[in-house]
Amino acid sequence: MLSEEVDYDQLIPNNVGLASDPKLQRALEEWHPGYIDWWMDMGPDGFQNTDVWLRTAISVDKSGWAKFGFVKMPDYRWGILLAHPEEGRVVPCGDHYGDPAWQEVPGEYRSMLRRLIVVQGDTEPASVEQQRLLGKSAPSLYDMRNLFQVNVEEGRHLWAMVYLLQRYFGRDGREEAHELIRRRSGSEEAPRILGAFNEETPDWLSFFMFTFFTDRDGKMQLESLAQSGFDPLSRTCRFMLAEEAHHMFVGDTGCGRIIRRTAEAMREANVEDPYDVERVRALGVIDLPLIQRKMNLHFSLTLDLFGAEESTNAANYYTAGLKARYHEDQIRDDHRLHGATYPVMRLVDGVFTSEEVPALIGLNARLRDDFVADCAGGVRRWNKDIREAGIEFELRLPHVAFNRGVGEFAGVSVTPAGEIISAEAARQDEKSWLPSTDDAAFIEEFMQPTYQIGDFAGWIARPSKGVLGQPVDFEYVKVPDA
Ligand code: BYC
Ligand code: FE
Ligand code: FE
Repeated sequence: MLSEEVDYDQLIPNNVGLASDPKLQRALEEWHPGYIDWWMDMGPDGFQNTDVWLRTAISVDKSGWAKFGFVKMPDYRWGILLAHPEEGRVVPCGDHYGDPAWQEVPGEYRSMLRRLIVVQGDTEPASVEQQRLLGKSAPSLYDMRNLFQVNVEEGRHLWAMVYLLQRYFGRDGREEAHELIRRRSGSEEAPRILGAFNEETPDWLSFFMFTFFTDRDGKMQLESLAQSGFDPLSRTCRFMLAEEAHHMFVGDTGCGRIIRRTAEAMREANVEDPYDVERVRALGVIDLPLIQRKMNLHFSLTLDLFGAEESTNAANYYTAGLKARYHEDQIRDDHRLHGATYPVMRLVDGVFTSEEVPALIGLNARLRDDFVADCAGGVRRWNKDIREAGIEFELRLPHVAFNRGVGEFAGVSVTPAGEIISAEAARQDEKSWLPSTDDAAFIEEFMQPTYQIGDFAGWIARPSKGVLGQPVDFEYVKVPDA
């Protein structure tokens, strides 16, 4: 069999020629039961035996790479799929710029590369763990199906990283693969590696904010790794990005539908004041200030995922040719960055000041800036809906220094508007900037599941269309005894 075709006869569908590598196949088959145990324990709670209308990746061709059908999630075919090789691909940046891309791990960079793959791999199951209770409060079968689709694909992304670890890193790769299903989001004893992946995703507003902001960090990081000089990582990430587009869609349209519904309900009831929270909530919709608070939280948590603004790790990854810039192949410069600078925002004598730093050191800041620009489009569209409903309110991304735990602004008290204040003042006003326990109690009471075919909870607008030509009123999830 050509290794390019996807082999579906095997336990682990793949286009990497697994059948001709018995040792690797055995290693992955040994890992498989532990993965399934993890999925049963930590995957979507309560719906493991339920038929869900899911897409499964069956090819890596741009046209028609997925098939759709009813699947019980534990039976999902999590496969290993790499994008087609690009002929003549070269290392895109750093000291080895222009050399042929590596097909095996360059020995001198082994531990750096393993670290990148492990960090990437760790986020994937973490997000499934964070979202495992959400099926129980789904606003519709359509949304529930999208949640589960995202979940199974994050599971596949874990497989993608585990393949690289097991195929290219021998015994320590196997150990890391095991650790990836041992750590748990929020655990004291074995937490997930990156901060945001130990936070809760307690409700659907958070879920949509998470898929909008945090999955978008995923997109930015995968784009950077898709440019890696280590070709198997590049090909893996390129295919993951095809799936990731749907996660962006879920977050963008999910937030958008909530905001639109609120704006419509306010207009219909002639409620003009967005801060008249009681009246707005009495309409059965979510007030815009609460949406803003959730946005402040998820945006700031996600910014921490870019690491410190100035990072020698980032410089080393780049110089080694392992992780490049966003759209490296479209940037016109020397791709080595010796002597180049990049403007990074710093706090100098209590004032936010843009300072030129060596471009290599500022790579995390640069990717974060690209991320912020990428977020702005969605927010603009949401605000358009608010404006068109005649409501005076504008959602705003908070200042990048707001609520930060990593980097230049960690521990500095800053308002969402970017004013530096005392820690005491920040504590007092926190309730108006970040979701509070009262907000959580309101949402928990408010978000009751809607499992009737074609019904949507009152706080979210219907989508404009269903999934892949199916009507919105389709039984996307066959919820037992609904
Ligand atoms: N929490 O030099 P620094 C996704 C550590 S999301 C805890 O500034 P560096 C997805 C850092 O590891 C994308 N620790 O950082 C989304 C380092 O530790 P060591 C995931 C943190 O290395 C939704 C130390 O602090 N992929 O796919 O330049 C659903 C010094 O840091 C944090 C990747 O992130 C933090 N927030 O950059 C599902 C790509 N930040 O090494 C999935 C791979 C930093 O000194 N990872 N630290 O022990 C990377 O490229 C880099 O590891 C990071 C950090 C960008 C994350
Ligand atoms: Fe992912
Ligand atoms: Fe994702």
